[in-house]
Amino acid sequence: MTMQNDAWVISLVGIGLVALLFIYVIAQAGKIAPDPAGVQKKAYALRRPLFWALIVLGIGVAYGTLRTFPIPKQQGALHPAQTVQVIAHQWSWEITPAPIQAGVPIEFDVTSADVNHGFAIFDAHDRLLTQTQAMPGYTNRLIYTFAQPGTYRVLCLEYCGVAHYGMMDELHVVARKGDRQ
Ligand SMILES: [Cu+2]
Repeated sequence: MTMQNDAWVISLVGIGLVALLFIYVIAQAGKIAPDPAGVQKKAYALRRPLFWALIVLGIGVAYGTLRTFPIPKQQGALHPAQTVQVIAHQWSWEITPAPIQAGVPIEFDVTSADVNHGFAIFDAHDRLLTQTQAMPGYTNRLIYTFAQPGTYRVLCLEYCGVAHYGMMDELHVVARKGDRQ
């Protein structure tokens, strides 16, 4: 016998043993195991309270880890202290007016003159603060309150053509009149 034949026979025996094991397990699956001490009965009796304990625990964990929604309500009456018009172009931002006040809600009315863009505001550490789509024929209203005065970066988050990478601008946020610098 060649080595291939040996391997074939060994494989067949192995497959046969695994198949027998499966048949044994399937044959045993329907039988009820002897339970002289009533252990199984006790375990079954615990199922219902354990199930409800898990439900209560799940609700508790979900409720306990809830956080307030990170952005203010965008529907209904908006009472922004200042409204800023944002029109996206390939490949620049038209933002009026400047400067913007810190510490009060600012409404950005964001639209596009050509294709879809993504209006995104980043802080000095390049952390994304807020963003919305700039879409032709539609105005997205975005409310944001700047905690600190400073210079913020505006980048486009939607690929909009060959010069998309250069579609940057700045927002100059100043302290509100009456606020100490
Ligand atoms: Cu863009």
